[in-house]
Amino acid sequence: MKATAVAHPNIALVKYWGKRDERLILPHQSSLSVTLGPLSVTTTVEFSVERGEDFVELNGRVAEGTERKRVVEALKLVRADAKQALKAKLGAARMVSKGDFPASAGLASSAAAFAALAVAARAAAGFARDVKAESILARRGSGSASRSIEGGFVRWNRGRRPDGKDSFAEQLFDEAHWPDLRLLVGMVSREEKEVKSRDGMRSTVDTSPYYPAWAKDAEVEVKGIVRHLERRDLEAVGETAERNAWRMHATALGANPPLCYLKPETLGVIQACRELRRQGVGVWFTLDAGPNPVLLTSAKDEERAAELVRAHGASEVVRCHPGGDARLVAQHLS
Ligand code: 2P0
Repeated sequence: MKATAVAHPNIALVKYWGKRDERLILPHQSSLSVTLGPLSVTTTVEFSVERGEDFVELNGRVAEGTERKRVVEALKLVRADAKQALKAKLGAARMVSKGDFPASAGLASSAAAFAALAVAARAAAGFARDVKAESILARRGSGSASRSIEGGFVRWNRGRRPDGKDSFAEQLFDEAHWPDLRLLVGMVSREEKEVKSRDGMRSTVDTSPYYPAWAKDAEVEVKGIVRHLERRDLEAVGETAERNAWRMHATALGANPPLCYLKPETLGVIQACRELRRQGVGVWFTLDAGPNPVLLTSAKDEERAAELVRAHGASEVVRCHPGGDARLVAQHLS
């Protein structure tokens, strides 16, 4: 009743921004991401037969409050799903999780963390691997985590059912499809953001007059980018990713009060990308709900892209490439 899983974070090229169901974490629109190697989160889950409180440790400290509650809720879902014979045996759990990248990188460490938790907890509870069930469980922890179960290029289908059983992510192309693709996170700011994604998207859905247009457009962009990814067309993928990031931020800026996640350095990087493209360097940006741009480029232009973000004040550049599936490993954390 013990298992350990490793999962990678992901960066959305067509973003998820807004829920139609807050409890089940069901999105208003589909989204598409690339799983990021080499960064990873490792999570060990062990169920004991004893009843009692679950123990949750994240990056070396005991989790409390909302952080702990979200993990405890996911563990509850696993117990509820287990076969009758096992259910009685699944007592208090001990969950220990550790990431190999800073949470402040602006990459959603929660995506990798809940994906690793979903895979480890289900395995510890005696389930065979099932990427669809794992994606649905990871989604209940954090929406974007549904996209970190499988590697490569992954689409989270919004689904139609009110119970969320058709809202899970599936792999479109594995990580070997486009090994030349590079994704560079430029850390222009390490400040904690003022409004967390969860609150920001709720406020956007509730108050931005542009929200319906955003959701409709994202669905169209997901369809288009799949064709560009199939052809490994960096220019078309980059243009779509930039446009979609701008539209997400435009929708958020339309909220009341307005949500501005950009810093002056962010705009500096964005303008420099355009300038580099004029010089023939293939580099595009995307932006999550934070100030740190993620540059899309190829192996040959990686160095130029890294120089660009450093020149605009990035204290660190995290270099990534398409990563693989979340997987079970033999080495436990505790
Ligand atoms: C994404 N983001 O598609 C978008 C782009 C941020 C901007 O998914 O409330 O941590 O746990 O479902 O998944 C971040 O939000 O939010 C996110 P919840 P999550 O990657």
